[in-house]
Amino acid sequence: MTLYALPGACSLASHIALEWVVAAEPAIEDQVRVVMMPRDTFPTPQFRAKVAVPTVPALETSDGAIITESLAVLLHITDRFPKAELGPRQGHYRDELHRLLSFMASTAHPSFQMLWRPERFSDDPVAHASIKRQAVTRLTRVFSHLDSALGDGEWLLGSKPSVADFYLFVLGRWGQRLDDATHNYPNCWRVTEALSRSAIVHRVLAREGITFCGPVAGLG
Ligand SMILES: N[C@@H](CCC(=O)N[C@@H](CS)C(=O)NCC(=O)O)C(=O)O
Repeated sequence: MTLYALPGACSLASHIALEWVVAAEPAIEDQVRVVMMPRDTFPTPQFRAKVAVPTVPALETSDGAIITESLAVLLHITDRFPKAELGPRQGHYRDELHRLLSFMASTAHPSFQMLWRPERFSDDPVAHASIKRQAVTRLTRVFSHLDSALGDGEWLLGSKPSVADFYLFVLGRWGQRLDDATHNYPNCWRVTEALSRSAIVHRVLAREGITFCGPVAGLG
């Protein structure tokens, strides 16, 4: 299986998930590959030819299928490698896993895009300031919601880290650059910081050529 990723992008959550899997099952290390692509040449013609919607994360399975969209990629990794225990398989917490991943991918992620890539929402530069203002309001709601979803729980889905926490880590890392920064949301910050201390996450950040705090340019 091959994961295609951009440094510090939302694909970081899937990258952490795969590294978590390898830590739980070292024997499968040879079956897992991560291709880090440079941002300045993205998407290359080869990537466009392989991936119909050329975004990351993109996961190529061992039978050659391509999966895009963070929600689909993270759930595929979770279900394909149950020993790593990256998410519940059924019951209320499984529904919560779907809900939280959907919320992060379809509400939180576009809010960051509105703030940092307003030109994708309007080709009128005059509109960009207003789009950014809306983004700031949306991001406050996003982090408030995630903070209450966590409450004083250790992780989003109880006592074990799941792929939902890995996505929260990506948002929490990006959120350090907001005026209303992630550390203003104590529960989100607790999980973000806890993952930033993990040796697995250190390995992933090093492979992506980034740190917990930077770089400051781009969605990553
Ligand atoms: N809805 C998609 C969004 C994917 C997405 O926009 N990924 C960004 C990185 S955070 C990307 O590929 N950006 C490159 C580009 O749009 O050119 C998902 O949840 O995976």
